[in-house]
Amino acid sequence: MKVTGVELRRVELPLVGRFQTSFGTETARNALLIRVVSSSAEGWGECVAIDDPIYSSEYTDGAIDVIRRFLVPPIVAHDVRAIDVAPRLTHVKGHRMAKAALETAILDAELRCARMPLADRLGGTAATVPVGVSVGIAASIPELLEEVGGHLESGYRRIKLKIAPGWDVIPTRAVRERFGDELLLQVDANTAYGPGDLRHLAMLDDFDLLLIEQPFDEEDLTSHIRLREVSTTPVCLDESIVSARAAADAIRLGACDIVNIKPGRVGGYLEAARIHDVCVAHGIPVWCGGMLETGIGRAANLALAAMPGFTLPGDISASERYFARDITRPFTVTDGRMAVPTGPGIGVEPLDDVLAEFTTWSEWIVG
Ligand code: OSB
Ligand code: MG
Repeated sequence: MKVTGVELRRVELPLVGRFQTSFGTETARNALLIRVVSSSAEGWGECVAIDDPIYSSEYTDGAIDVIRRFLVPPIVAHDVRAIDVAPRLTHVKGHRMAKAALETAILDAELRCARMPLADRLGGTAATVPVGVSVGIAASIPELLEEVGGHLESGYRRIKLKIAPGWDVIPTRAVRERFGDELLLQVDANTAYGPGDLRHLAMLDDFDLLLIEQPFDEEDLTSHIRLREVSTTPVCLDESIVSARAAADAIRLGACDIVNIKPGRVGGYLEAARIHDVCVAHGIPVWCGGMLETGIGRAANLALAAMPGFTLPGDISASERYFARDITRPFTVTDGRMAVPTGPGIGVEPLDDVLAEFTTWSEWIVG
């Protein structure tokens, strides 16, 4: 497929509620969308980078710069398949979120030509997948309980609580006591703790959690290994898992029981599927993480989560959990499950009127 042009587009979608984590507070999602155009088809991808380099080193303006200057030139006006995109870009270090967005758009275009859904391309077999909600740090325990209660009423069965020093044992206990033992409950620290916190984190063992996600720095596998020695709560890695090689190393070193796979963080859906395969081969359960994606990114995440190793509920929630209006047709949740898109490619496209309303900037790059 010969890509003739690439469009970058920033959309600003207000969040229905503020989302606070150990690294910052978001009130709107400034998403970066990428559209590739070829003579035979168009394809869409979403870059999951956020405004500031506070989840990982990537950030939206940086992604735009690297896509424009370094990623598009080796691709545009050449005959490339999606499988060729990552090998053609290995000379550019890092920038996996930017690479993932470009590869996804090309994969989407290619699959639309072949009339094949992304789930089929990745080896996904499930028609629906279990999903949960990631709940931000709240202003108070009563507000947290009210928010969690609302999500359970919406049909979710799994809740993830964002934690940070000063907001961990007490809110987790409050949610467990209020909603009972059947609730699937997990926590995510986004690297907020240090090696001195091992004993404190082991106090979370009282709450029968599915997992604790990335308590320590992304480069600190040692503390994750130590936590597994002193705690019974399964340890899951998010930020540390940037590739299939990183996943294989973390598993071999004994740094995790479970892996969160985020396609953006690892350079795209093809690498994400490889991580799935590595984890399945080692008996490590995986689940699909999220980055407050619009419907474009979420559709593709559902396709990935249809792979058989995704045995834990993903951070993939209904459109209404994030936005008053999504840029695609709205995604919905029934009994804690979401349907995997069945159309060709990622299976959805932006609605023209919503796209026009929320676009704050766009740029064409031609070969
Ligand atoms: O660590 O999983 C994370 C959102 C932004 C950045 C990092 C994370 C998250 C979430 C949101 O937890 C999950 C979702 O998209 O619903
Ligand atoms: Mg996380």
